[in-house]
Amino acid sequence: MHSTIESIRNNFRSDLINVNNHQDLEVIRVKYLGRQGILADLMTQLKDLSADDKKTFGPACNQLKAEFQELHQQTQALLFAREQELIARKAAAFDVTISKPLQQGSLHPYTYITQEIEDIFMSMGFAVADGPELETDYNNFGALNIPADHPARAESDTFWLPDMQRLLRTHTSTVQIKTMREQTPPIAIICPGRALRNEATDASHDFMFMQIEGMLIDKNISIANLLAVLKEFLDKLFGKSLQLRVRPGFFPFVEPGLEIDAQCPFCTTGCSTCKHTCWIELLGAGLIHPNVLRNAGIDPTIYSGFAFGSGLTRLAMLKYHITDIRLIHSGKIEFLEQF
Ligand code: FA5
Repeated sequence: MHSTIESIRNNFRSDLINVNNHQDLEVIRVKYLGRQGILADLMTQLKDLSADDKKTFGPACNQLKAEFQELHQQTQALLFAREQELIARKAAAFDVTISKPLQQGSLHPYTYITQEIEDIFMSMGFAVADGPELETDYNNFGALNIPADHPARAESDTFWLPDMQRLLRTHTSTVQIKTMREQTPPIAIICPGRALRNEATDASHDFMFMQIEGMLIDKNISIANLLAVLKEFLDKLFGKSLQLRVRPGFFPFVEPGLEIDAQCPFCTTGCSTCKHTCWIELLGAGLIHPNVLRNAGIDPTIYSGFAFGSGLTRLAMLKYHITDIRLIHSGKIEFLEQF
């Protein structure tokens, strides 16, 4: 027993010599003084000794423990003093007069375009609304008059949670429902935000992209109001007067439903951006379906409204001539430095 105690003492001391920082010291404390450490193990061995040996080695083990605790504390104090000295030396060497050229960052293109769009709509009296990206089946589909057999509900499009009741919103139209429940007409909001779809990616499709939703509800709102607002918005965003082309479109939550193309802002005779058609598909829109108003507690015999939803990613691509959507989320510095 005597030689065991001596050997533990020597090992502890030689382990301590190699300690350079608090983490190393903690490893050694646990190894020797921890609840399952070497000393705890030694103490349990005492019970197998004769009464005489217990009298000798019991106090010897306690002394060893006290000695280790003392050395541990001293080493801790030494490390702390060394750290303080290092900090003081660094502070003394810090020269506030040295000026280094700073590498300047820039905002993400999404931030630029979102700020610009928010300014345009706020100047027309719209407020900016927000909503959760984790949504219920009802808010994403049911309340928006999307029947159970609509393809948008298919698992291939939607990121469902394992309970199959909650999902990552597939569009920002969910914010229409939330806002209608929280406010009373007149309501005029836009909501820029993320949408997620379980889709394969290509140059113009990503599984996570930004949309911008718009909604206005009041008495006597018509398609004419929708077109006037959208024209003002697009003209301001692209800095020139753009022609709009309206086509019928089906979205279960609007009636009538429209798809709106804008005259290509980059050419007059056709270019690769507009695939040589001079028109670019921009958004879905329409007059809010009476079922949707009713679902959110608004009387469709008194109020009507319009809604639209555009790919904010697509607007950014058009405005900044970005040819591949995947660049936007790539985090590539060469790409981001251009903004
Ligand atoms: C919708 O999401 C409707 N909620 C829009 C709407 C709102 C219609 C209000 C009527 C009233 P859609 O699935 O077409 O519609 O998507 C709208 C836009 O999102 C598209 O025009 C496109 O620009 C963009 N988008 C859709 N899927 C992707 C994708 N995978 N990657 C990038 N952008 C996408």
